[in-house]
Amino acid sequence: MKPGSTSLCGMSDLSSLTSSAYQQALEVIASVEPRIAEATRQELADQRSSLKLIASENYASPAVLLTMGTWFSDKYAEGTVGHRFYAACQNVDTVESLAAEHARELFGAPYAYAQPHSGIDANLVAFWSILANRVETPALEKLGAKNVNELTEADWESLRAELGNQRLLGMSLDTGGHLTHGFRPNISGKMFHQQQYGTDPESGLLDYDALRAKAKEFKPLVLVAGYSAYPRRVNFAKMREIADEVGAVLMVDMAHFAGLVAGKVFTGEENPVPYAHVTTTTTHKSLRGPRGGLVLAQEEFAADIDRGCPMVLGGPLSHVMAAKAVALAEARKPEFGTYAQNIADNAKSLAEGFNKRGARLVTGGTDNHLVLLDVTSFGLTGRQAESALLDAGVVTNRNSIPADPNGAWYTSGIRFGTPALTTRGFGHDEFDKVAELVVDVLSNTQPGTTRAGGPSKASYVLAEGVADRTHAASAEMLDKHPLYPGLELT
Ligand code: DSN
Repeated sequence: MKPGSTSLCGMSDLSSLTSSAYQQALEVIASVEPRIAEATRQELADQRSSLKLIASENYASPAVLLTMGTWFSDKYAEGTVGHRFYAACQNVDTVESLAAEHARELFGAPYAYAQPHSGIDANLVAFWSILANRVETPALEKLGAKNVNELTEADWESLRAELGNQRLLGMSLDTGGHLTHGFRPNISGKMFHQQQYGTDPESGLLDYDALRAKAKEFKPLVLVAGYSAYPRRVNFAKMREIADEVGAVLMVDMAHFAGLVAGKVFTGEENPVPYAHVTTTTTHKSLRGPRGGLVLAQEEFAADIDRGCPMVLGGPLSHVMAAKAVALAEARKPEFGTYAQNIADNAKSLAEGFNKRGARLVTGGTDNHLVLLDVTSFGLTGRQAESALLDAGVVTNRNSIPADPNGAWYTSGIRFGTPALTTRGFGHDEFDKVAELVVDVLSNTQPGTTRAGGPSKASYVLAEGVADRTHAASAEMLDKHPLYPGLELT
């Protein structure tokens, strides 16, 4: 795939006009705080010259980036379209309506909410709307009250008793779930009485029968599906079946794979949107938009989700909602489907590259956008492996593996994702080469020792010359697939 190929959706053919827009913007910034202008230039240089393999990152198009740098940032617009707590929101209404319209059309969702500032915020709005819809509203009806202001202290007592029963069942962090899926120290583990489901200890795959049995026993109000570090697809029809059997609301967090849903790589039972009551996502991962969140839902949740701001969220970031609209418009183009398919194909190439070199992968491979490498086979912790790879210009993040012996801080895994380098135009051969480089770095890294000479989970020794040869081999590939080609800053 060439940098100019159509699957890159607006990433190619940067005009000299765009270059000069960035150049001038940086000069304006430098006139006030030159160190910020310098850090901004340096960030571009660093991103251009490294192998970005963090599964949750990508490169947004210049159109998306430019949309964020405007005076929409200066406007308050609490409330929602046509129902604001501030005056003069007519243009924000245009922006928010367009973002929601693109999201509904792209994902085939009855309702979309474009305000969440992040994926965690989107999940909080989703939880809040589920509690309002399934706990508070029925409780109000039972108490004969129209709204919460009519409740007495005694009513609140009984409502709290009902809320005390709210249960959430989500995927555990070590098997690939997210912190907000009921991880005990997270707010989701405190606002809900939580239990976690995991994966089969042998295969590493989701075990739907075990999950069903757990759901039947626990009877959750919310069943959360979706993942941050599970390298396989999920059958959302089965998830909905389980939720229905126990009377739970099915909430799916598709933050990681929204781009694969948008690009129609995940269709049928692998597409969560028709099956979930509420679906949440970020907009900046495989979806390749600005940093932010989005909630999609069935109509019955719409009124409660619309109250997300100001009941859960601070004022919407209108400049980011505008950029979401632009990114979603890009994702509705046929080229985005090609891009999404390339993400999945490239993940397979990366996994095959690791497998043929004898590295151990959680679940043995991938069928989405990420690969989870168990680095204990190299005698390393995730922390040591992440640091050694970074020295060699390979940007990844350490991640727990199921039943991780090193816990969530040091970890035993490295998570790799293909969305970003696929945006740059990397294909099969390059991802095979990436696997070769990673195996070379890790095979040449030894665990270090603490200052006192004992075993360390953090320090490491990378053999001399390995970082240099990795940088050189990466540069060859990166030069062939430049980031923001045509963007020259002097
Ligand atoms: N930061 C996201 C990720 O890396 O998966 C989760 O919050």
